[in-house]
Formats: sequence, C-alpha cells, structure tokens
Amino acid sequence: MTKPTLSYIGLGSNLGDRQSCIRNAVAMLADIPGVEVLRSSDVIETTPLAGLEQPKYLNCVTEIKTALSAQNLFKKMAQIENSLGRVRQEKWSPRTIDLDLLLFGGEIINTAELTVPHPQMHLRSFVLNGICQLNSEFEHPVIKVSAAELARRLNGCDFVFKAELPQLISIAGVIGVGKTTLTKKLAARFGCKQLFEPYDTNPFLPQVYAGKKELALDSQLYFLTSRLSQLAPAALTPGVPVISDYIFDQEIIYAKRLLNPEQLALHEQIYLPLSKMVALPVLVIYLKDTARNCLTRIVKRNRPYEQKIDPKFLDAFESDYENFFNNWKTCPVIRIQLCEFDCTKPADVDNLSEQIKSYITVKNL
Ligand code: A4P
Ligand code: MG
Repeated sequence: MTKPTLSYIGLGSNLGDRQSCIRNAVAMLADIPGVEVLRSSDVIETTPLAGLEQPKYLNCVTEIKTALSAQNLFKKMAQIENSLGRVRQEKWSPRTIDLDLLLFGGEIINTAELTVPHPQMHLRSFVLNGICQLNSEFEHPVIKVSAAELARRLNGCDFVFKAELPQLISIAGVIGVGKTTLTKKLAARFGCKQLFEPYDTNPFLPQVYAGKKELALDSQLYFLTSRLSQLAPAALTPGVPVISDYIFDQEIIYAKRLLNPEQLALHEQIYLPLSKMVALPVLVIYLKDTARNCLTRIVKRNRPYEQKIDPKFLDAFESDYENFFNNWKTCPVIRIQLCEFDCTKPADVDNLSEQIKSYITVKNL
C-alpha cells in the first residue's frame, strides 16, 4: 500500500443553495473509496474575482488523505461537480459548485488537464486563509514558503493575473537598503528592462539634503516627472517583465516627511491625477534592514550629500513604509529581511527569481 497523500481541495459555489452544494460536495468527497476527509475550514462569503458582476461566492477548503493518484482524485472531483449540477460555460462563469485541487502532498503536476499546485491559489486570500486554518505551515511546493507567509503577502486581498498589464515588479524600502543592487541582479536574471530613480541627476536633491527646505517640492516634482515618464503605459509593454528600484507611491511617504503644509497641498494636487496615469506594480519586493546596516551602505556608496543622514530619519521612514504596506491593496508584497537574504549569493537571487515567476504572467513573445 502506498502512503496516503495529504491533499487540499478548494470548494466554491455562487449559484443555487450555496451552503447545501458545499456540504453535499464534502459528503461526496468522503464517499469516494480511498479518500478520507479530515477537516474543513470555515465557509466564508467572498466577492467574485476580477470584479466580475456575479453573485457572491461561498468558499472553503477541505483537507483530505487519499490513496488515489492526483489524476484519479481529479476525475472523481469532476464527477461530483457534474452530479451537483455544474454546467460548464465560459471560464469563471457562475457555478453551483467548483472543486479545485489546490495541493497534492508536495507534488508538482503540469499536464494539459491538471496543474498542481493550483496556479492561482497563492493569489487568493480566501484559499490561503482556509489552508492556514487547517495547516498554516504547509509549504507550497513551487514557491517553497508556508501558507501563512503566502497569506501575509496578500494583506487580505484576492488578486488575478493580468496579462494585459506590463509585468512591473517594484523594489521598495528605505534609502540605503539595496533596492538598486537587487533591481540590477533581478533584471539580469529575467533579461528585462530596469528602471532607476534618477538620484544622480536630480539637481535639487543635494541642496535639500544640505538644509534648503524651500527646494523640497522641486526635488519631489523632479522625481515625480521622471517616474511618470518611466511608468507611462506607452513606455512599457503588456505581458513583459520590467523591474523598478522604486514604487511610484513612495512619493507620498517622502512628500509627507519633507514638505511643509503648503508644499504638500500643492504636491497632492499634482500627484493625484498623475498617479492614475502610471503602470501599477503586479508585485512589490519590500526590503527591510536595520538603520545601522543602511547607514553602512550609505557610507560605502559615498554620495556626498547623503553622508549626514541621521539614523532616526531612517527609522522614521522605515515605520512610514511599514504603515504604508500595512494598508497596501494593489498587489502582493514579498517582504525580505536582509539578515535572511544576501543578493551577492546567487542561490538567494535564484530563489527569489523563482518565487517572482509565480506572481507574474509573461506573454510568449
Ligand atoms: N485545471 C487545471 N488544474 C486544475 C486544478 N488544480 N484544479 C483545469 C481544478 N481545475 C484545474 O476549470 C478549467 C480547467 O482548469 C479545467 O479544464 C481543469 O482541467 P473549470 O473548473 O472547468 O473552470 P473554471 O473554474 O471556470 O476555471 P479555473 O481556471 O479552474 O478557475 P478557478 O481557479 O476555479 O476560479 N471568485 C470567488 N470569490 N471565489 C471562487 O471560488 N472561483 C473562480 C474560478 C472565479 N472566481 C471566484 C472563484
Ligand atoms: Mg475550477
């Protein structure tokens, strides 16, 4: 006898008596010879993905142990869907019941009919929170991090792949954390375009650092217009990866710290309409390190105007970034503690590159 496999099935219903459909599907899973249903997560109501105008879903996750192969289990799941009145129309149409094979032990399966782990499970909070309720330490076999960490990256949101958008990956974090270095490493891995904040050409920045606060707005506007030209839709290609060493929205963090109230009010009037014109990231990598390590890097790179940065100033920015990402709903965020990641180590960069691939959708050119 082969050892039974621990497996997770996602259930969803948004037509008919949704509660009964889910209950009946779980009962029918338990009736399959070779399947033992262990537990199910809470059933929760969720909004249809991608803003589709459909009835709300009920969703849950069921944990099973099975002696069947993944393919045989999947066939049985399709039979259950059919017997509960699932009519297959176009993709993502409303359904009485949908059974997705989320995880099958640590197996990775890529056939025409079946992809395991389910290719979008790590983008859906309603799936990850269900798995976390049952087994938060379960490791995703491709991304190789726990369900709990995958859930944390979504901040309670559900996302979908958007092939029609440029696949913008933005690196975020305070001054001196190593955004530019990581951007270069990742862009080399992906063979893709890289976008840099124009620190060296901003004519106002050294003077602002030297205490000329009246030039802070000019300096911010310089960055703003540069980001706008780099991230304008016409500058980027849908379905193609591109990596930036900044996020457009960091503008708000800096503006709040550097501008006086009058400057800030004017900045907001300019910033808000422009922010609607730029490509949004599909993934953010948020780098975190101690103020002391950031200062060491700042000293090493030796931009004269940065040398007097106060560690307290970096700490304040770090807490601004943390608050900012606690409210961020635009895309998943991978937080990286730099005590656990070294971008001079190829293995660390390989690992991160592999993870990134699961969050972007690249058009075959
Ligand atoms: N398929 C491949 N791998 C798998 C897998 N691991 N599990 C193939 C399930 N199916 C898999 O599936 C389409 C094709 O995916 C099948 O040929 C199958 O062999 P389907 O169930 O016929 O059609 P679908 O469900 O419309 O498409 P898909 O791609 O399975 O979508 P999902 O991921 O099931 O998403 N919003 C909320 N709030 N809650 C939901 O549960 N579900 C969907 C459907 C959309 N929006 C939702 C929800
Ligand atoms: Mg499905």
